[in-house]
Amino acid sequence: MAHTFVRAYIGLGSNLDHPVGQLRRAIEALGTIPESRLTAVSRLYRSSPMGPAEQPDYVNAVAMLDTRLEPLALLDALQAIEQQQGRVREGKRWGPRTLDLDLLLYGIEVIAHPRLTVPHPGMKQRNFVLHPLAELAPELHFPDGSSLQDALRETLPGRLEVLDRDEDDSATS
Ligand code: 5RY
Ligand code: CA
Ligand code: CA
Repeated sequence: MAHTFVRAYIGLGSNLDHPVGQLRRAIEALGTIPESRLTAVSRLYRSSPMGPAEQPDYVNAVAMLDTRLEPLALLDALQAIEQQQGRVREGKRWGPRTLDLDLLLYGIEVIAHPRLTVPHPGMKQRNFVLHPLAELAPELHFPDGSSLQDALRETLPGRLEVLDRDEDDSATS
């Protein structure tokens, strides 16, 4: 029996080597993942770094992907895109990176696997995840039944601004 598509949400982030270009390239690549349809992408946001502060601002976005891939197969595809875009694992945790693709949500599934935790831990506190997600799915509820709108009221503080569609990497004020 042909199973149906699951709606997954992917978080995108970059703060190295022309972040806007990195996200544009990643969005193109997401559109080529097998067994999947890229159904929506949020606007791009510039955000202050959370966690370790001594690193450049990030550019973040969220994509909606309807997929027939199993979660770990989707994770493999996301990690392959990170590798294509020069992601290198530095020793330091939460350091700057050319591209970070996080599997935020996979339908209403809860996944606890050594390689993959879904919903993505921490996503409910991160303004740079919840605001772009709310563009795509304002009525969304998490697998635990809590609402995105409630989570939006309790995000951690941090600068977040929408980037103009045509704003390039060098146009930082
Ligand atoms: C907190 C700690 C670690 C939040 C906290 C991380 C991004 C975090 C980032 C990103 C922005 C990281 C994970 N409290 N900041 N920090 N965007 N990733 N703005 O994608 F997110 S490291
Ligand atoms: Ca990640
Ligand atoms: Ca991340």
